[in-house]
Amino acid sequence: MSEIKYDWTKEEIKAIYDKPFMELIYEAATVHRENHNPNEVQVSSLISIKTGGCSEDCGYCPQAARYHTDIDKNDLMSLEEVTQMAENAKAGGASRVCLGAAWRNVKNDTDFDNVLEMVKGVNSMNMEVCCTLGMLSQDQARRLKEAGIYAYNHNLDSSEEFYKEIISTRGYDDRLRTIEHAQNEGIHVCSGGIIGMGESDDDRVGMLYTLSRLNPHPSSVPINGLVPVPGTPLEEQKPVSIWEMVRMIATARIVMPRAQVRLSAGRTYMTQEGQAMCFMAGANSIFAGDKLLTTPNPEYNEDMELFDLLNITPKKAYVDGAQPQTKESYKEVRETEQAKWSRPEHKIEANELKKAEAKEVRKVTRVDSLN
Ligand code: SAM
Ligand code: DTB
Ligand code: SF4
Repeated sequence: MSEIKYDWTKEEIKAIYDKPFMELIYEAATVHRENHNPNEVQVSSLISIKTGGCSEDCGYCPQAARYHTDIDKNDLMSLEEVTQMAENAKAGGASRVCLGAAWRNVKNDTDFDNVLEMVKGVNSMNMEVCCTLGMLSQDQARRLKEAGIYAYNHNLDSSEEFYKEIISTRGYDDRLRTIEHAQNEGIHVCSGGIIGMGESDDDRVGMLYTLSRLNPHPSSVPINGLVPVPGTPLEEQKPVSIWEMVRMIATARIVMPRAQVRLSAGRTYMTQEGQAMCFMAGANSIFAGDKLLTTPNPEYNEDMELFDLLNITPKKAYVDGAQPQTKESYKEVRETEQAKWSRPEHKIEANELKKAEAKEVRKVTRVDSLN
């Protein structure tokens, strides 16, 4: 078993990232096999529950209100629509549903109340529920936990240095604080970033450095290839080459051995062989469905064909962590226990037990006083 380290240095990570390609993927594939079933890939399904009109200035994002992009803005979806989409995703092999909202941060309003209902609904369908709603306060993280959330996605996106080139409306520390709030509530953290925004290799290493020093490591690490969307400041960026994607995935796999490394946005630019190489190098999760949040993703049938070719099966829900209990289900357990112990026969038992305990205490005190 490979060691789990939380004190990686940038130099150590860069040395891994720069290894000769064949050595790098061999080492990553070895770490992968030691920690995961190499023939299993987790399938997540994205639902954009609230699309567009966001106040932030993330340079990559088609949903920022200030950029003129061709997306259909929407208010919050209804609970019925979301549960129906989750049912379809489950039937297609997804074990996790990720609910995404184009918000800077969560507000304590009726929209959030409705999101909590969605979380409860999807959790009760025995699927892992992930949300990505922007920044969260501690109290909001607690409410999500009580509703049955499994994971929270909040990406660092890049290194601390390059981040400032891409986003000015909130800082790296804000992102780390939200991650901390989720961790404090025992919510699995999903955090990664994007490559292909014009960052250097050192920036990619810098992002993995910050992620790998979180303790615990994020349970999932999405690696997105930038989807350059017309109208955004990054519209002219060339899609990253498959070699860079594999290098990034392999390095993430080696420094965070137990994490699920998710081959996220950008798969429409990749061949089947390219994606197979990503799985070989340690990717073990994808987003399935023909749309990410607003941009295209491979068709469901194409993904199933690829899984068949590679003999890959979708991972079941809750293999890496228990299904969260909602606050109601805690309450139900407590109430059933209370009802049981207030029944007359249990009252007698409880009284007898109390008397016997008192006798024991008297005996022990006497023995002690003889010494
Ligand atoms: N508004 C929330 C937030 O920013 O935290 C959640 C949704 S946001 C769209 C989630 C993530 O999607 C971003 O952090 C970014 O990593 C990724 N993303 C957005 N646009 C992208 C693009 N054009 N290409 C690749 N990844 C993108
Ligand atoms: C993540 O890291 N990638 C997903 C998910 N988390 C929310 C989003 C990708 C979005 C790509 C651009 C779009 O479709 O709008
Ligand atoms: Fe808003 Fe999130 Fe897009 Fe940034 S990435 S503009 S916060 S939706």
